[in-house]
Parts: sequence; C-alpha cells; structure tokens
Amino acid sequence: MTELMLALDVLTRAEAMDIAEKTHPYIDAIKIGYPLVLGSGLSVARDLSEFDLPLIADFKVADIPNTNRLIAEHVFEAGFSGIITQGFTGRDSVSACVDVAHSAGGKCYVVTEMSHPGALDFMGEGIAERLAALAVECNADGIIAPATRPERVKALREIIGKKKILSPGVGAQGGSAEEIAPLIDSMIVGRSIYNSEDPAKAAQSYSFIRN
Ligand code: 3DU
Repeated sequence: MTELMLALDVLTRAEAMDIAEKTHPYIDAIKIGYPLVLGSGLSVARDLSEFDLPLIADFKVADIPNTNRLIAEHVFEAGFSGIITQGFTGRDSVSACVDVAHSAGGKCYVVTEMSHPGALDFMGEGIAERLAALAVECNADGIIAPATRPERVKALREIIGKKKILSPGVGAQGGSAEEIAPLIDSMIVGRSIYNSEDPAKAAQSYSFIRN
C-alpha cells in the first residue's frame, strides 16, 4: 500500500479548510509549506489538525544547526507531525532537525533529488546518493525523491532500505502514479487535486495506490 499525501499549496486558510474537508476521506496525510503558511500563518496547522491526519511541514529547512533547531521547534509546537529538511547543509544541520522531530515524537524527511528539470543542475546522480546516505546516517525517517524519475527512486531505495520514500511530481509535473506508486511509501500530489473542479473525485482517482 502506498499512501497519498495532499500538497495543500493554496494561499488562504479558507481554501485550505475547504479542500481538506472535501478530500480528507481519500488521503493519508497533508503537507503544507510556504505558500499556505505565509498566506495564513502557522496557526493553520492547528485548524488542519481537526482532520486527524499526519501534517508535514515542507519548509525545506536549510540553515545552520542552531537556526534549523529553532525552526523545527516552532514547527512541532505548532502541531505538525513531521518536517522536511534539505540535506545539502550537512550532517550537523540535518541532525538538528532529526533531533527536534524525534524529541517531539515526530518525523524528519530529507530532500535528496528534487523533481523539476533544474534539480539536475546540482542535485542529480552522485549527489543525491550521498544525501540519501546522509539521511540514513542521521537517523532521518525517510527521504524526498522524484516521481518524475522512477529509475532514480529505485537507485535511492538501494541506499535507504526500508526508510520511507515520499515522492512528489505526479500529475502537474508529469510523473505517472501507476509507475511510481509501487516504488515508494507516500505519493505527494498537489495541483491535480486542489485545482480540480472536484477535488474529492480527483483525490479518489488515486485510491488504487492505497489498496
Ligand atoms: O506539483 P504538485 O502541485 O503536485 O505539488 C508538488 C508538491 O511537492 C509541492 O508542494 C512542491 O513544493 C513539493 N515538492 C516538489 O514538487 C518537488 C520536490 O523535489 C520536493 C517538494
């Protein structure tokens, strides 16, 4: 079974609550990041907790260890259950996020290779493998890997074993749900659900991955 994580990148609290209300029976987790939090404030996390789903903070944290720790503390105090950090900042910065997450009973995921074409300028083969190995070394709970490149997800799976792979890139970015779902633990989908005329139906259309 592969989980479906809704990337809720709408800009207002009202839109976020509306889409979550419509889709929550068909999803396994919600991911929010700068678009919604800058538009509505961090307190939107508490509002979304009414749906009783894991809530992941996608801030792709990328700073020195002390600043990462301060950011992660805010995230878990706000009611999130997981955080996404960049890995290229190195082991001490990643460990700061992992430590705060685990102290709060939450999860920390490390970005390895992003899903857009430009990711290959700096984060492609070789570097992504090192970032995945760092995620293992730092005891992170999993990695973010690209649904747009299933062969790369297979290569990164070799490194991380049973840790979780959360994978964005299906739908609007061109990745195939059928192809990627068997390789990952959680499929992240945003626009093709929240921009749909019928978000509930759009979310439901991915239910085959959850069986
Ligand atoms: O392309 P979509 O609208 O389905 O949204 C994908 C989400 O995943 C979005 O929140 C984006 O910021 C995030 N993401 C990537 O798309 C690619 C990555 O490598 C990491 C996160």
